Amino acid sequence: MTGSTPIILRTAAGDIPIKIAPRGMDWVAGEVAELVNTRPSRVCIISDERVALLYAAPLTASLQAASFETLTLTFSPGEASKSLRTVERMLDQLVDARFARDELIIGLGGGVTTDIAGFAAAIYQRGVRWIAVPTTLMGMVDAAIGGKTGVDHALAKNMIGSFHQPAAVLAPLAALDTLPMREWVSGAAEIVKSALITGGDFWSRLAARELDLRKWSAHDRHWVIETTARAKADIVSRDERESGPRRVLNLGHTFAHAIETATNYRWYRHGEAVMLGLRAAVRISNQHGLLPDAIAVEIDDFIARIPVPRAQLDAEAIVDALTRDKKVAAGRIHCVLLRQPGRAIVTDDVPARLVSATAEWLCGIAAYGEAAADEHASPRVLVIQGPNLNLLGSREPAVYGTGTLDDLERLCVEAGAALGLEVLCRQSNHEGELVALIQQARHWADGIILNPGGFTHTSVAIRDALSAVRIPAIEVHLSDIAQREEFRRRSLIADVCFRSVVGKGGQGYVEGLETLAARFRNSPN
Ligand code: CA2
Repeated sequence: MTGSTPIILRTAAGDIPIKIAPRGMDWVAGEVAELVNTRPSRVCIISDERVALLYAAPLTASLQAASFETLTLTFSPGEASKSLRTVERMLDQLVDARFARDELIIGLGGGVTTDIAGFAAAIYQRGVRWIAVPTTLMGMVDAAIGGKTGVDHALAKNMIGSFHQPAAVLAPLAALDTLPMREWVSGAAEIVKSALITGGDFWSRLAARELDLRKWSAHDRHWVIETTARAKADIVSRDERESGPRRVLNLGHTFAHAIETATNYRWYRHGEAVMLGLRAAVRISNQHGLLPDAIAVEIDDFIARIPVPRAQLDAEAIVDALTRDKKVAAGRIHCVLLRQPGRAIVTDDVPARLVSATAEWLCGIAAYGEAAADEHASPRVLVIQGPNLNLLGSREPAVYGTGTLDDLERLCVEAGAALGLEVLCRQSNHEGELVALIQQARHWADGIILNPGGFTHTSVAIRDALSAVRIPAIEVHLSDIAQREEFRRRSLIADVCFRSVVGKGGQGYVEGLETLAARFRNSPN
């Protein structure tokens, strides 16, 4: 079922391939190398710090293996970064790096990232090529497709932007392995929306299932992501600039934006608000006499089973936000409504009292939602190795043992799994990169294990980073530094770590993980 016909987005700028594969960053790098016919020497990866921590290293390594030079620009995760200030900082760094017009930008991450990276690409030197590499479900099925790029204005969302199509959209499905629980729900909202707009087989196959995509087989997940991406590409191909048919893609979004505004964009993920917005659109469609009762009930029952966090919403604030939305023309609210799955219409003919009654109804639903779901089940530990530890196993076995860095990292991942921890391992020979890794840990890790190698004895910057992030950290050394040369006896990080384990080789890392696991058990938050 998957991979049948390639997905092509037809635009004024040419045909854009949308490729989805059950692969990771090595696949992305291979596709980039194949896709760009005038080969840029440099590729600039734009990503948030969380995604950079998880995927910038493997993507960079694969791109470099395909003989590209790379640079990586990062920003703090979250909607608050979607600002002109962030883009300006990116542009400063591009100018500083003398990034040229014929080079390539990759937007690696979720919707916020592809919006920012695409917008930076749109305005830098009046436009450079870019490729969208979505790593979230929402990005793969919706945000990365369609060429809308931009940032928020302090007074209004998505107010500043441009249409700038990427040269390709490459969706590596392996990136979903690290997706937090609420991001699955959020992305699923755009899938439900798309199935309602498309109707037919797409809707009936989806409606027959439980919508927890984490429990689906890899094959079925691939199918639903591909089907949703194709549906979006088909609609955008017919109306790239949203003058007509593309507007149906706003199904559920009128109320979703109002709910997000009424909650200051702080409570719900975008897709969670879309789930509520879809229920509002279905209710209005039904009460307005468009959608028959039986179908409305079937759709609402289906959406109601998807867990959205409980909230105290204010109906008046929602109505207020609705009447100030971009989609309001002359006081009339533009709504996308349904006659049946597969038949969406855009109308401004919804009576004000139906809008208010629906806002009240939504408040009732939201009050009985789920408790905000946990972001992740197992505590996460970042294991960071400093300079020269990549040489392990090759020399000085009497001091550092015979195992390689790969062996040591495997030991950490396996020991971590046995302790119920998720472990991610990173190594760098550069002080600044180690500082960046420690800073990035804020957005992902619950604990850090750090062997800063030779920097242990010299780096004030690494010490400062560790004390700034306030994540419990354990210092580990393979050798017993207290018994070695004078200059190794002093550690600048020991007193900003809550424990040091030295002289136990690889086993020291396991001990460090055990100590962190015990700490997480005693104080889960
Ligand atoms: O004992 C440790 O874990 C150290 O952090 C290792 C650092 C050293 O500078 C610290 O003083 C103590 C160096 C790691 C060098 O690793 C090599 C591995 C193979 C061959 C040569 C060096």
